[in-house]
Amino acid sequence: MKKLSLFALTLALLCAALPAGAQETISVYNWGDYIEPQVLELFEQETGIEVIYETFETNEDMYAKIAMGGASYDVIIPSDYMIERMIQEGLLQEINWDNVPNVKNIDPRFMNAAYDPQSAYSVPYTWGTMGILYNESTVVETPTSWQTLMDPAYTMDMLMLNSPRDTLGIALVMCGHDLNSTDPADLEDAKNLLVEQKPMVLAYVVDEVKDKMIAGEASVALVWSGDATYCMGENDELNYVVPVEGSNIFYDSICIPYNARNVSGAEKFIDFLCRADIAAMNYEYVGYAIPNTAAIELLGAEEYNASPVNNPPQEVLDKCEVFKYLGDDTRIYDQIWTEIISEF
Ligand code: N2P
Repeated sequence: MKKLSLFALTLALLCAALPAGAQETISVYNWGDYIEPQVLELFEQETGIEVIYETFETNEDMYAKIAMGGASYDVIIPSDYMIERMIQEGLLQEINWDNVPNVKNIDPRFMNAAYDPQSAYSVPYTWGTMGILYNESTVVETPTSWQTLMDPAYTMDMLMLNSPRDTLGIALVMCGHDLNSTDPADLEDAKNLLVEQKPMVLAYVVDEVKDKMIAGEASVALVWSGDATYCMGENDELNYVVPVEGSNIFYDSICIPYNARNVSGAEKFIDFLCRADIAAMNYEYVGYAIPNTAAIELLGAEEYNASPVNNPPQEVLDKCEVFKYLGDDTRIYDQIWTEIISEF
């Protein structure tokens, strides 16, 4: 009896691992509104691999799910500082570049970045800045400074990002501090500023910011540049500025988690995303700046570069800083954020 059940168990486990004639799948965990749905369909048609697709709203949500070990994904797309953290914590695996030939399409300026110095774990997907999306027809004056987000003229007429690192980072800049500061006094300033701002905030949102701004529900919003591009395409009255005090520049890159089940499927998918035609199609839908030189050529470099949102002038870029992973000090950020958001 014991032998038989052991045999049955082994068989069941084998079947679970390699179901006869079963569909090959990959599971992908990405930000909301961050892929052209047709790209997923085309991948499935071309490879026969089914994509199980899930979304997250912030790096922190994604991290929590993976670090808990409860979920296994084959492909994820974190930002710079989170990639740095996940490499340190052993949560990512190295990519076998032999299986991702289309990486040749990625502009070398985006490779070997500080968050992944050997380009061992990540393939650049998109990049952007943070700034203010504003409605030209309802703002009292054209915003140039982050102080706009403290202006009582926009009471219940402004939207903030429900994302701890982004919002606290900008609050630090607004207080004149470094956006990577871990000095408790600086963070206290940032917290106080956000507490003071809170009664003016209509809502803390992430993906919903787009529909709300397009519908004219608020005059100003803290947004990521790609979402600004998307909104400006839908509503002519919207415009975007990276405030003079400087901002965050981010790089979102494709990675394979340590516990991926289908690494070869993941590599095929990553290679597909790096293909010029696919990256170009994806850009047109998603709106975020891309590091893919071949795709930009396909789109028409002149037209692509004409967008000051996705191709900011050098003096703007010079004032932007990447978030760094802050180690244990991340906990102070999380604590402050919980206090701010829970009282809302
Ligand atoms: C897209 C989210 C963009 C991520 N909805 C910004 N790092």
